[in-house]
Amino acid sequence: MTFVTLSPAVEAALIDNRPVVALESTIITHGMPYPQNLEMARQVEAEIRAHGAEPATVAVIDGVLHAGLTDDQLVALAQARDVAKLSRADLAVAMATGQTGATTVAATMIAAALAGIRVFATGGIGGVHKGAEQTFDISADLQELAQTPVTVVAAGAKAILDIPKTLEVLETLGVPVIAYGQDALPAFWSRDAGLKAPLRMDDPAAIARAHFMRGALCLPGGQLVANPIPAEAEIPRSTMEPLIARANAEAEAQGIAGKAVTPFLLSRLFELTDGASLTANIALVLNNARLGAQIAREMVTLTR
Ligand code: PSU
Ligand code: MN
Repeated sequence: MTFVTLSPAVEAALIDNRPVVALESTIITHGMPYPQNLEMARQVEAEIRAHGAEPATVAVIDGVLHAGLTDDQLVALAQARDVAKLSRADLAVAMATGQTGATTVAATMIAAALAGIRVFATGGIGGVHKGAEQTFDISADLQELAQTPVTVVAAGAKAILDIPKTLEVLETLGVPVIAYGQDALPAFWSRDAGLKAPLRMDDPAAIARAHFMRGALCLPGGQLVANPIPAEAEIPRSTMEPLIARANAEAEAQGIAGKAVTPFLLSRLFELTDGASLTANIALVLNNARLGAQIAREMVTLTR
């Protein structure tokens, strides 16, 4: 018995060993405003199909964990207000009680692994928040990368996080952090976090081989591929840093905590950049979808 309900297209692709790329839904419900969130969700799915893979957007709808949504389901999620944000801790409760909720990186990885989907593309992962030495706010996404065998393509850790601490935790957890095509660690809206990435790979086929090599070595967990935002869509770090500092200070002053922190910061930065942060966010997600599709195609080749 499987606890993930596959769309007919996702099921057919998996049965035929064709490439599939998982997508999360928290980016739709909590990461971007309507209607840009819906446009982004549709565009990302189209981009994955255009690059030879089948998209599998993950969400819990009326207690059912889905991989592969209909357009009506995407519309409903994009318009929904007060939808639950489901991470590892929340998934089973939401399913047992018939809730509807969007899956974070952690919960999407869980669903992907259950379904047999090896690659997942998104914008940014959760990480260690600034001030974590006081708040202990460390995303469950990091633990998930350490235990669930999915290769996650993201644009690096978001600059709203404490990036050096996030890297330290990932190292402790044994998660490979791989910059794609450059030495520098990308920082979401900017191509360079000002830090060297622990690992670098330039070839989707090699990333696919490394994924299977981890399994062969009996190492649990996945890989984080940090794909830099396209140069033409980048917002310089020097532009973002003061705005991030301001948004973080506001979050602290308003007592924003826990799950609400990331959505608060993203929506404040949207306002503080007059929407430019959102335009960049959409460009980097599309870029990650393309690389995710390439890696998924290479993985399928290796298993034929
Ligand atoms: N980064 C974004 N947009 C998002 C998120 C991250 O640019 O919407 C979401 C992802 O779903 C990620 C989650 O898994 O935020 C992390 O939340 P937390 O820090 O509460 O674990
Ligand atoms: Mn958190």
